[in-house]
Amino acid sequence: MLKTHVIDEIANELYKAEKHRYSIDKFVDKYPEMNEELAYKVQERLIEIKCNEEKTKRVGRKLGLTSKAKQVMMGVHEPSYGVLLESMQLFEGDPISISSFIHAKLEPELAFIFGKELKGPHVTVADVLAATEYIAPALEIIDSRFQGFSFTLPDAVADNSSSSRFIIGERFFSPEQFDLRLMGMVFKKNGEVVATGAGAAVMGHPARAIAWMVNKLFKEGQSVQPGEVVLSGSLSGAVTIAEGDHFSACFDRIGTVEAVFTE
Ligand code: 0L1
Ligand code: MG
Repeated sequence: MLKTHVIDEIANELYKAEKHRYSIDKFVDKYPEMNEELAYKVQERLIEIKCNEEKTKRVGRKLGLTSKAKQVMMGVHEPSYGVLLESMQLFEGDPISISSFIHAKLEPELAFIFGKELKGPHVTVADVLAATEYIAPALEIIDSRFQGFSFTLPDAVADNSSSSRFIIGERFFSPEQFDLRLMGMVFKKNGEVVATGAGAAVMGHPARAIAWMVNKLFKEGQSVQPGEVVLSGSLSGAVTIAEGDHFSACFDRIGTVEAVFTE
């Protein structure tokens, strides 16, 4: 069992690594007792530190490691979730400086904006869709605090699921009119297609990933609140970012979201 001061110590190490942009070794080698449950406690502590230090607040959640391909690649058996803070939100058209990151990558995702509370247990895809007011195209910038993006599931969970920033496209749609499994997506970097995907890449249906998270949150006495945003998990693999890159993710019928990276 990790003692409270160790949870605190790990959360502080992650906070400093992000703030000063250096990468660190994964923790499971040093703390073999760190399992997923303890890792979510570290994540909670990290979020408390960020809210206090950065005078920010929670605005939602994100799913990570939601595709089979990514789970196999990372050797993990289930997805992860993390917290989105107001300070992580960027807006389309804002130039984004790559100097803010350690080794960022970009992921095309669907954003769900909730009109009603979504609370487990036994939440289904239909419950997620019924509580969703809008969906919108989104981009997530991920940036692991671990060297070479090398980690185990508990490490990634502690690190708030590699979250860094997110951008939500400006057009919102009711989810009712779409079969989100079949929603196609084309991801371009500097005008070239770098990946393609569909909603079904996210656990068969993006809302299934959210149902999984909400049922897990229930065990912690937590739920998704009205007004909160949840990022579904990526519809394709993550793509590395370099200075000068321009990205666009174009989703079937709901439009495009773009990001431009500067020095
Ligand atoms: O959003 C994501 O899928 C990232 C989750 C953590 C794993 C990674 O850094 O690739
Ligand atoms: Mg993601």
